[in-house]
Amino acid sequence: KNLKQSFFLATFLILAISCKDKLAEKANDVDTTSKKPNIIVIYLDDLGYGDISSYGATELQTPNIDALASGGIRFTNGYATSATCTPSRYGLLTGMYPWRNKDAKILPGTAPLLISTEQQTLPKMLRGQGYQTAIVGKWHLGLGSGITDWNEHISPGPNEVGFDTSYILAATQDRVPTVYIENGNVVGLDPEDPISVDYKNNFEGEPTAISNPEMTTMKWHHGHNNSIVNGIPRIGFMKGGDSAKWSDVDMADHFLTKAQDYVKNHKDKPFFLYYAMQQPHVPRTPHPRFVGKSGLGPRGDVILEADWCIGEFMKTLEEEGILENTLVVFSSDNGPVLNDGYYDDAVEKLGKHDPKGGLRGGKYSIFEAGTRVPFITYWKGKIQPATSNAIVCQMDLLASMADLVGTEDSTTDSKDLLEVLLGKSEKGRESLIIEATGKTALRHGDWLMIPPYKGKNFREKVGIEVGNMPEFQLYNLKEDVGQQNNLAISNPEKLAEMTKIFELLRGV
Ligand code: NG6
Ligand code: CA
Repeated sequence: KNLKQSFFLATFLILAISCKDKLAEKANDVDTTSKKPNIIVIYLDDLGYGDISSYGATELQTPNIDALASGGIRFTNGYATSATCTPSRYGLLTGMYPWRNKDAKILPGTAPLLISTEQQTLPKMLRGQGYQTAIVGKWHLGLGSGITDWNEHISPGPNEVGFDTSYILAATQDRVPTVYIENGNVVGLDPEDPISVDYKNNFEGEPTAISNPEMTTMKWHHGHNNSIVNGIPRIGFMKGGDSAKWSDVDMADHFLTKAQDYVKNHKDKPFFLYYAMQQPHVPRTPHPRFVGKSGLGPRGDVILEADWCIGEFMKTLEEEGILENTLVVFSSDNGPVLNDGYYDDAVEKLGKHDPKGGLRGGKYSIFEAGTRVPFITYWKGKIQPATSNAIVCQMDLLASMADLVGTEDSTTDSKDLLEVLLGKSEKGRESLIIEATGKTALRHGDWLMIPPYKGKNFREKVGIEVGNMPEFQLYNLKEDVGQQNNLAISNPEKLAEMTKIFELLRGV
């Protein structure tokens, strides 16, 4: 009898132990699948709707970005809030329409921080949910509080509006100071050779593109004739800081390594990484291994370079084993421009390439090419590949990501479009106000209404129609994506409806 009892006891124990193991396994499962996903925004600078092969480009191939598009949701009605950089980035990070902030326009390198440290931001919201947060790349939202000493710790900046870690270029690649700034400190600065920056006056005896044109290796077309760094004339004057100056041709590799290192060092806990690449903004400075590769000149070459960087970056996510727990959002801050101030063959070598992808306008324009940009969401194993025609805006990432990580945000203009971004719904925004250098217009359903604006329509220097017309413009984008038929006169009912919604949303 005793033997029988011990047999039962033993069997029970074995069962209990194996059951416990199973439960433990299950708990582990639950742990990994319920772990909050990493969120990465890969943001290009001035990449047009038609600049990549997954959005119709035939003259160059972007296989790595295309892999995101074909493995994720490719949005055909994805918008930046604005047709220039600073306001777009403001919209992306704060979830607020940039036209609500009168200072949200292209900033010089000496501008103070545009985002209030009190304001809600995408990284702040995520940090509140336990995320580690970082920016690598272009900032262009101002730094400091008015008078910046670049030789001291620079604050407030990205670290004061939600980013734990920042490795940035202050403004644009064509603006001084031409140095990297890590968590508020200029990288590689020699205290014996301090940096001074000024946007009004040159420093005595310092060469500029006007005084010493022979020192330039890239020629300026308009603007861009101040201090010369690495043979490239810039916007703004800068003196000193020689050891800290970046190498333009290595910038893409430099940011890539920083982004990869961040991922490797932070993968054990959920993170948000804003990887803000500098291409294909001017000056276009491909690394020598990409020079001539596109046949379209430096502008095409840096698009190939950016595509390569994205491929390498995605490999890192895979190698680190986090690809299936990471949502990647790919987009651009505004539409394309060819000649943005330097002679760099962008116009001459364009050939059949159409950076606008059939849209009208370009960077600086209230026409579609200004704000409609490539917009892709990718999450391996989670998002079913599709093309979506829903209207989505970068500003909506704040509320949507809040939903994704289990909270909500209704304090901004951001709309929760999580289901749309994950491909579970086609119901995007009904309305969106777009902005270009201070002018606004309304997208509502298939329609776009641009109120009358003074000023020239055609900006000669950049060769772009910015959309100023003395009369109302009304387009049906479903039938006329190229905005060729103004229906304002033939469809007064629609115009009246659009004007009313515009006034309501815009508060004018
Ligand atoms: C313009 C610059 C242009 C570019 C742009 C900002 C001139 C004449 N043009 O003022 O080259 O730097 O600002 O681009 O200086 S953005 O993508 O950052 O908005
Ligand atoms: Ca830009």
